[in-house]
Amino acid sequence: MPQSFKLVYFDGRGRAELLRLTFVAANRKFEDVRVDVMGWPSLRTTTPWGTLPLLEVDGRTVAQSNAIARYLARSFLLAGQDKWQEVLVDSVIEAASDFLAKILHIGEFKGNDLEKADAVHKFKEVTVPSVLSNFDRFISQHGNNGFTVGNHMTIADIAIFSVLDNLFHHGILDSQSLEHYPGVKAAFKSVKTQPRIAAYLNERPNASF
Ligand SMILES: N[C@@H](CCC(=O)N[C@@H](CS)C(=O)NCC(=O)O)C(=O)O
Repeated sequence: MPQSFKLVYFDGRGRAELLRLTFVAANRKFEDVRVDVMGWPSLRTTTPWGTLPLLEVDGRTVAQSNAIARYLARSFLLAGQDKWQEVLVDSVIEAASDFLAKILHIGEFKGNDLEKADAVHKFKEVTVPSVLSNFDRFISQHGNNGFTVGNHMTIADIAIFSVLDNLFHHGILDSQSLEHYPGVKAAFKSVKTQPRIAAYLNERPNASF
């Protein structure tokens, strides 16, 4: 088992928060390095793909958030209990990542105020309900007892939690938003109330993205 983990990202949640939450859920220590955007251009050329997040494991480096997510899940026994569960869990990582890409796109939207308001409205009224329905149907088919795949917590639960947590943080979801999605609501709660995660959520840095 690797001894030391260093996670490098910007000072935000974005594509790194799923990874941070996974370390926390698994009770594994990691160094949470947050790069200043001013220092990014010089660091960029030293990274594997010119992007963050990246993970250093005992001095070796890997980047691409979904690959890192799978690596952590397999390392910490959060990847599913057989090959079929593993591919289902992977599919949720990808679906949550596709959804996060849309959220980040809205955050970086380049347009005038009216165009931005229209994009946010469509995202809230069309994209979000459609993704929540897909997650909920998936959970009703593959999950149990408040978990997304099988009977135990996997990184699939954490991936769904992380992306929805981002939407709560930005006021796109509110306390009633999950009422029509009982599977999603239960999986969200399973992660949020896991004692280590609950403690982390209380003390993590505030974030703009
Ligand atoms: N597919 C990559 C995308 C990574 C990515 O686009 N990261 C952004 C931050 S969320 C980044 O590094 N932006 C800085 C840049 O492209 O120069 C992953 O999932 O890790």
